Amino acid sequence: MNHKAGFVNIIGNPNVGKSTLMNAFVGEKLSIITSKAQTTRHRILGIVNGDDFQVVLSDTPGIIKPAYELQESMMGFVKSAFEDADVLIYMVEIGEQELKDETFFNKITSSQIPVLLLLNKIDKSNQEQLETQVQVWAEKVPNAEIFPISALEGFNVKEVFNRIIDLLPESPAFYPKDQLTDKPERFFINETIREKILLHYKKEIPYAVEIETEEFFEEEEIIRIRAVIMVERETQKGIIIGHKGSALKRVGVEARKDLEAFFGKQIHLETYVKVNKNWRSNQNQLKRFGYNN
Ligand SMILES: Nc1nc2c(ncn2[C@@H]2O[C@H](COP(=O)(O)OP(=O)(O)OP(=O)(O)O)[C@@H](O)[C@H]2O)c(=O)[nH]1
Ligand SMILES: [Mg+2]
Repeated sequence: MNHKAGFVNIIGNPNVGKSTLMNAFVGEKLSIITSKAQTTRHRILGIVNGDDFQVVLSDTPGIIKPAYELQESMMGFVKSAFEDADVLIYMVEIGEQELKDETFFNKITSSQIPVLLLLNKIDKSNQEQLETQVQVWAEKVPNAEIFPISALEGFNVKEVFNRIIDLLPESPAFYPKDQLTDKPERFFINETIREKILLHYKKEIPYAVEIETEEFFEEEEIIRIRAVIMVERETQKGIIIGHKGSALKRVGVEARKDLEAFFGKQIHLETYVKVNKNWRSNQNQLKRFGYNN
């Protein structure tokens, strides 16, 4: 039996549904999802294994014009996703007009590898709008195959997956067949906590936060975790903690519930907040948090 395998890298503007699609393919919540832009900060692999195939998906940060070092590094992940793709997925959403970065856009339209343009969130549109949008994108990216999808509702997701399998080269697997991702457990803990911060805090706060899991002890019945929530300034620390600690408590309770579902085990989660001055612009700190690429 011939075995197929390859890298399928998902790129697009912020908030279009890239992470939702990857999770739908993998069937696990590997990437966090929120309605805020820049939810994803890393390149996260999601691996789908079958007897005769291995699809190595990459979820990437939404494309933006970087304003500080962290965002530069995020765009470095996007750049890397162009370099090793066997199939490129360019995701756009209904109503969207263009990719904000011309250099990246040109890379897509001049791509030598197959491009699948996924027009997402069609559950929010009608037939007429859909047809117009398909036409617009067919003109803008003539080298792409277009699939209207709803990553959220699973519409056309299976069809896209079958097309990916068609396009993959013959190759042995790149990763062990029981592996789902390239990221360690601690990464998912950090991300789960960061998702709650994105959900519950406004404006600049979530963007100034980084999480680090300092302790992870797995016992027979329970996993004990201690994580630090880092902010850039003293004023942000007070906001994260909230009145009598109520805001931080909510983050902890909600993250613990998700982590119990993720690990299938009881979790004890301790969180505290620390100022790590201007970490977003500090190369050493960024390297420590895995943003070097
Ligand atoms: N109606 C609808 N909403 C969707 C669909 N797919 C994703 N969403 C929503 O769009 C928002 C963004 O989804 P994400 O998957 O986090 O988007 P992303 O492209 O990964 O965003 P960044 O990581 O910030 O670049 C969330 O609120 C999702 O629930 C869809 O097919 N239909
Ligand atoms: Mg994302």
